[in-house]
Amino acid sequence: MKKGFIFDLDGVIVDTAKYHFLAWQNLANSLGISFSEEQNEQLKGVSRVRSLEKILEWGNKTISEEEFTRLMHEKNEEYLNYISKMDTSEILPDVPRVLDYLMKEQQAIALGSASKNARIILEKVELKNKFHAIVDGTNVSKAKPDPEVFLIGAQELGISPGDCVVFEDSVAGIQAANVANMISIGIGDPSVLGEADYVFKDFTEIKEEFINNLVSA
Ligand code: B16
Ligand code: MG
Repeated sequence: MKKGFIFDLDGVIVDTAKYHFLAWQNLANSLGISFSEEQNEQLKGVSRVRSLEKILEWGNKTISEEEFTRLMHEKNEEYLNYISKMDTSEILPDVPRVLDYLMKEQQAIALGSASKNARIILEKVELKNKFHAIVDGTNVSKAKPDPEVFLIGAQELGISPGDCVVFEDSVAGIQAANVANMISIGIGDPSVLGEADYVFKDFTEIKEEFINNLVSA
């Protein structure tokens, strides 16, 4: 049976959280706000606008709308600079194996990311042609945990939501998949992603037998 497999990008296919961290830290520090790796964790899966709002809340700062727009632009320019140096070596372990297996089994594959830079990143790591549909931050109006990004992904694949499987590293993303009535697979720490139907440390733990069971379920 044909199922839809929807992949989050940051934290699932590549680890760009480290680049978001460097760029947000630079911005926060320029405003006299300290910014830790723990705080960066809380921005995973969160949109760019909401991320800056949260940093300003943490630092108890208010800025004008113009400055907000300027800072968002500056942060993204720095982030894009890091992204421009990415290559295939940054793909997380065994992601290509799972993508290739799904392709061989003629399953439908989509990307469902909050990032507006998703397409550039997929191009840099040479994975863009592995996806039948790409839904990213430029296509959605509601951020995860709203299920919009995954529901559009299912629609573009022509697969009903109940026949879709989502791979996600953020709590908000797992919640979005669950609300969409999709099978949710957490990639990361089980103590953080407890709401997921299944949790794996990374794709090295996802065997072909497990995928076969999802396909025939
Ligand atoms: P951008 P995902 C998310 O991507 C990131 O996890 C999150 O940290 C970031 O703020 C968001 O994309 C927006 O990214 O600034 O590139 O538009 O995990 O949903 O693939
Ligand atoms: Mg993510």
